[in-house]
Amino acid sequence: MTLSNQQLAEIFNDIADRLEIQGELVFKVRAYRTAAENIAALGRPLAELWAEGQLETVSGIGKEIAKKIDELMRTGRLEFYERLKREVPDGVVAMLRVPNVGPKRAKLFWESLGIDNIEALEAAARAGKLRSLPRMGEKAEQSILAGLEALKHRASGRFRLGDVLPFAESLVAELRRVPGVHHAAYAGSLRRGKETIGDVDILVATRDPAPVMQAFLAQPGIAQVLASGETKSSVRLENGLQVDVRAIAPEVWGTALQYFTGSQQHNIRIRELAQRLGYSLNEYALTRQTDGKEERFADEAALYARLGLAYIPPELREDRGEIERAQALGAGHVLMPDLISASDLRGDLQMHTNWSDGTADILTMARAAVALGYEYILITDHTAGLAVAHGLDAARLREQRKAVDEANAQLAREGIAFRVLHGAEVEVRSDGSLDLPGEVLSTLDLVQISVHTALNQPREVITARLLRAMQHPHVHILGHPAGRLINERDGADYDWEAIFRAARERNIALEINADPARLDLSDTLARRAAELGCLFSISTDAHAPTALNNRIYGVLTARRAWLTPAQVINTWPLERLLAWARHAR
Ligand code: DGT
Ligand code: CA
Ligand code: CA
Ligand code: ZN
Repeated sequence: MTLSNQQLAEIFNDIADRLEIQGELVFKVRAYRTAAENIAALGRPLAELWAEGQLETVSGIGKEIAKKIDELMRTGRLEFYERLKREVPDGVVAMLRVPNVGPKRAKLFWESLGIDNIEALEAAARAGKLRSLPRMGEKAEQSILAGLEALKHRASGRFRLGDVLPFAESLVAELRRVPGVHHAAYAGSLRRGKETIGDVDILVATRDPAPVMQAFLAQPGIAQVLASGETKSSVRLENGLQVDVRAIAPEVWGTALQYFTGSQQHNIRIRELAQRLGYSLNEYALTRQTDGKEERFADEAALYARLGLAYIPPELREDRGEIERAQALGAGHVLMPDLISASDLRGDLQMHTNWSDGTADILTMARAAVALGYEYILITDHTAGLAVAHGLDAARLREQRKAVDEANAQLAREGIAFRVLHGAEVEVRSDGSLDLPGEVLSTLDLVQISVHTALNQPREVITARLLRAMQHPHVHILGHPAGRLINERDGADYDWEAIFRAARERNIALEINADPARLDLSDTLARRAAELGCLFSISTDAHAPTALNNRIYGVLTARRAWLTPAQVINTWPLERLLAWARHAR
């Protein structure tokens, strides 16, 4: 059994963590940490020194620790460590990874509340159970929730689109105001509308980069300046997000924007194409290989055209067939000119009000939708099966119908042409039955079903469950189909082909939930469903009026799925939507 220095260092660090949680004396804990550090930094394998009987020549390794290393080397185990692992659960040690949770707090949460894993810690913090513990308080509880958020980003290394886009929009707007700036835009995965973002790449066209860099570095919220050069600066924000700003000359805006938008896979294909035409391509120019003659592009579309390609919208640049299609179309065209955009949406088909777990009343949600230029909304409060969300039973749903009618009457009195539709987000029970009977569902304008519970059922079980629910005669929309939460939990393990075929057959629209924590269906699943002929809805699942603005994230995801308005039922006029609802079944 040969343990590497790295493995040994990890063991001793783990021992130190567990001892510290147990409240062991500081100097003992420190001895293990020092040993770990010295072993990790050692130039040669500790196993060799052990074989030579020279362990104690390493600084930080005394008699006690040398004995433990010897036991590990000889037997592959350490009885002392095994006992510690039994005494302090792994989940309690894992809590140390949460920023703002140290050994004292981990011990406190474990001993006083029995919290022995990160999920339980989050639940307790959300429920406000940590604040009343000794030496805690509301602020400390908030800092732990913030730490849990930071950990999620760190685990995946990626930020949710919705946590990045608003910040990038305002930064770009700021940089556009700097004197001498011709253009400013975010590029990279953000411009492509990906569901998660590794870092933000901002591009500025100017002949005078200095004031741009100055304005950028003067932004609030910067934790660390990683690099600051004449034409490129990089910072890390307080939330951990890295932001790069590059300044380039206006005449190379087209090549630079194309290059930094990516994706890398797309760019590799584009460069190959250029090479086949006898050119090399980089962020500055297209260069003829024979004589080095350079062509510059102030405009991205001109570059695509020069390579004989139709213009490719950024959301499609993933090397998923867009290059072949753009080649077939040829220069001067646009690939998918009818790709869906936010202005195509006429309404929002999933939202919650204060009848269940939303914050606002029906009329307030309606007015927010009117302000967005919508023609209709569908109210989809939870049904009784989801008790945590104060779901509605049949009687309350009947009452809510009256409230919907009243809201419509009020808007009509004000001369506002708008329609509030009455729906529900009906629970799919774990056996696939719905938690409201057909005669209640038939009173609704549109019925959405969702799975919120037992998402971890095995594939065959959960697929059969959902297929059974989809056979129900009153179902129109399948809400957040996968049930995933980005950076938090994977969705259910459905047989998607079977679900999509059933959706197609039963004429059930699949939701692209625009909540940036969900984006569900995902881009790739939605694209597959579209290939199989499915219809979609793009809805925000708003629990408050401002959340209706999240539609943009749903639209970006739909664009990445190559969807057109015709495939999305909430781009249809109200009459068509209602006719579909009646005749779909
Ligand atoms: P991210 O940040 O992980 O969400 O993804 P991206 O796509 O924003 O990637 P990033 O930030 O590494 O680079 C931005 C773009 O710059 C990328 O989409 C394409 C381009 N790029 C960066 N490095 C390379 C490279 O080595 N080769 C090529 N062809 N393009 C690159
Ligand atoms: Ca990036
Ligand atoms: Ca980058
Ligand atoms: Zn839901």
